Amino acid sequence: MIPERRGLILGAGAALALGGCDRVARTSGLQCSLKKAEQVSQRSQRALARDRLAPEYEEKDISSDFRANGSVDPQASDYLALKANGFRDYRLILDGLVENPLSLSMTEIRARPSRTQITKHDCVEGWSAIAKWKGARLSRILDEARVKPEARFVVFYCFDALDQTEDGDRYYESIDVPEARHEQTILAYEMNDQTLPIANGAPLRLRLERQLGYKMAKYIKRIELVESFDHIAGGKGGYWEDRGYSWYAGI
Ligand SMILES: Nc1nc2c(c(=O)[nH]1)N[C@H]1C(S)=C(S)[C@@H](COP(=O)(O)O)O[C@H]1N2
Ligand SMILES: [Mo]
Repeated sequence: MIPERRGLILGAGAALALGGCDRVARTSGLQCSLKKAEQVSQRSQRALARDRLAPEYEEKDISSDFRANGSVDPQASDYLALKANGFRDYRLILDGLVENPLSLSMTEIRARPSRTQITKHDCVEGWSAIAKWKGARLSRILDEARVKPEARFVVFYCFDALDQTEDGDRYYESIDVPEARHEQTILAYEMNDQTLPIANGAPLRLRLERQLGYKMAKYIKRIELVESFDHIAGGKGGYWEDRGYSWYAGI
């Protein structure tokens, strides 16, 4: 085979193998392999960091002022009805790819294994604050629900629409199953030793201490185990993700 031809065939094969690179990068082999290397190292860093704990603080570090952000007082009628009697009729629905779907009252959730942690919250808008959170360990609740092997993501559907209309897009978020099983991932119902305030997500909000604030869904209505979130809302895995934010918001 003449060398030129060989090079051409190899070149075509390499271009196919590098299918993950974008069109600009594909025009330069070097740029493309750098991009590949970066993706591989990001993946292995995340795998190595799977069990790492976010820093925890002491009582004396708790911020005197922890601001509430995003929705602070949902107006959806289903939420208002539950709020009116102190969330006594609230049920957390957990369904999707599980053997044992759950419907849990706040009393039942409070009776589940819990964790308390003093952690720092970082909002993408540039503020941070430290608070103490107590909540049910999501890993234990997932054990109870018996997650099917094909489930890859945990989706949190919330009561609030940011435009406060009845049919506005409601907040939602998603994380992968290993992140949901992390020791510090809790469904919080207490903040600084008090019942979780409405402004901070009552009756139940996610605490996910190694990612940015927007991942931590407040006002959780339902949790669904899915194989993919392509079919949900804008398909990017979260309210803000559908509007351009990154799905993985590790800090
Ligand atoms: N349901 C819902 N969850 C949400 C939001 C929201 O608007 N609605 N805002 C997010 C953002 S951007 C941040 S920083 C935190 C704010 O939590 P806080 O109100 O306890 O400060 O909640 C996150 N979770
Ligand atoms: Mo935020």
